[in-house]
Amino acid sequence: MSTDGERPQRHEEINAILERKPGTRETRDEANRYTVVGAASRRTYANWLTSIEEHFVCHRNEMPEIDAESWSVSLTGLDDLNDASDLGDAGDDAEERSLSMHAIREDFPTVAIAHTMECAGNGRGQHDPETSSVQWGCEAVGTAMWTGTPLRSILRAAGIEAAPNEANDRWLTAIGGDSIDEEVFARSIPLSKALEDSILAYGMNGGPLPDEHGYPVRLIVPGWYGVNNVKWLEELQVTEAMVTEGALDRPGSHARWQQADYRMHPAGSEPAVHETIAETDTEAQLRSGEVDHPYTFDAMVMSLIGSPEPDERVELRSANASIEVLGVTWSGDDAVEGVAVSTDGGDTWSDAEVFGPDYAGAWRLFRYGWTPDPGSYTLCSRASDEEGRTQPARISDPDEEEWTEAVESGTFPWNEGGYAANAYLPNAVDVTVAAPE
Ligand SMILES: Nc1nc2c(c(=O)[nH]1)N[C@H]1C(S)=C(S)[C@@H](COP(=O)(O)O)O[C@H]1N2
Ligand SMILES: [Mo]
Repeated sequence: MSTDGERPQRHEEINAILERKPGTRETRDEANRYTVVGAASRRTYANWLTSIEEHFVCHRNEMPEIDAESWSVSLTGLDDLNDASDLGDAGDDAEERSLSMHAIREDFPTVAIAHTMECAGNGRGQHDPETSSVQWGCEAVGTAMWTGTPLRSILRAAGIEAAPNEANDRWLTAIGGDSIDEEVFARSIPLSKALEDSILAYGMNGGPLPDEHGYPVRLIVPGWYGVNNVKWLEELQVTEAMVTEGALDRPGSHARWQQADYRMHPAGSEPAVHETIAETDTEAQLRSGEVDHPYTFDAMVMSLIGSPEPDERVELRSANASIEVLGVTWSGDDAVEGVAVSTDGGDTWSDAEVFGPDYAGAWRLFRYGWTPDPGSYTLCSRASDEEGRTQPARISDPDEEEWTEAVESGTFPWNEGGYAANAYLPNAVDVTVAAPE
């Protein structure tokens, strides 16, 4: 099996996507494995809503052939749960708990939620030494409105009423309809998060879900890294543990996305497989050391300036004119507390105003009124969240600092997969301010 191999058709797929999405561009993929396009312009981060044209795309396997008429999502793992179920069309047959697209759309409430999708590998290209895989700068993040059915409604109809629980002794494993060499794409989230606010989405920004974003239906897990948001959803399985090798009744490998890839660890270490972990907040796993090598679940605290753009020459309108520094800020499913802006590369900071739409799991806007003299400046933004966490200045150099040293000093630890990077210096924006004509 060559699951680490190149995927030749990916270039055709990328070119087709670029034609439909003129606001994106291809990103360098060291391994030639992924279908990846990212936001082409930093200006994307000066708007709250990311258009489909500018929204990044990331997947590994071949997109499945879709017939929405016959597509269904099967609900499995319910055997030892409540027998009483009311799943619309197929609800009475315990063997066939399968949801047609019609049932998903018509038999349950419809909601629209905002979600900031950030690839866990966003910022990977800022790691030095370089890591393998897709060399994202900061272009793999976007916020869309997703329309669909609350998972809570579907799970309740299947008899699953479990209150959110602290111990995470129940999980929901989502499996995509894409595969390569029989390897499926499977990810597990705690059942509590599924019941809290996750949805099965079939619409994006008011229109149908585009093919490359998971048509006809995908999982949306508000505020959690992209990888948790399984596209082309085919099966949902209620389990007592996160997916492990051999746990699914499927051929091929199926636990790498959960247990091996998408976990933060130093070079050369192999993360231990866990059936469950009590702490899913990504940063809490990292800083407490409670989980040996953190799983990338909710997104870390982050901000990006969208305007002015890198290398922009801003002309002052008059001697004391102010320039608006505008950007976006998020912290997974935690709330952002505040954003500070520096115009001298991080030496001094001023508070920005956080404003605009406020949805759990989606970014917010920030702005700062700046009245500079003509000259050259390096702008950075640094967000803090309600848990008191702040973006670190830089990514550690693994040759200089041990993993634990970096973690304990609050530096972002260089990690082998290049996941969850949220340092602010690599995203700094150099601008020139020119005197009025
Ligand atoms: N079935 C399936 N779902 C998937 C993936 C995949 O390869 N297969 N990639 C994941 C990753 S790594 C990311 S970052 C997001 C990207 O979602 P988008 O392409 O809609 O932006 O999809 C996730 N869902
Ligand atoms: Mo990703």
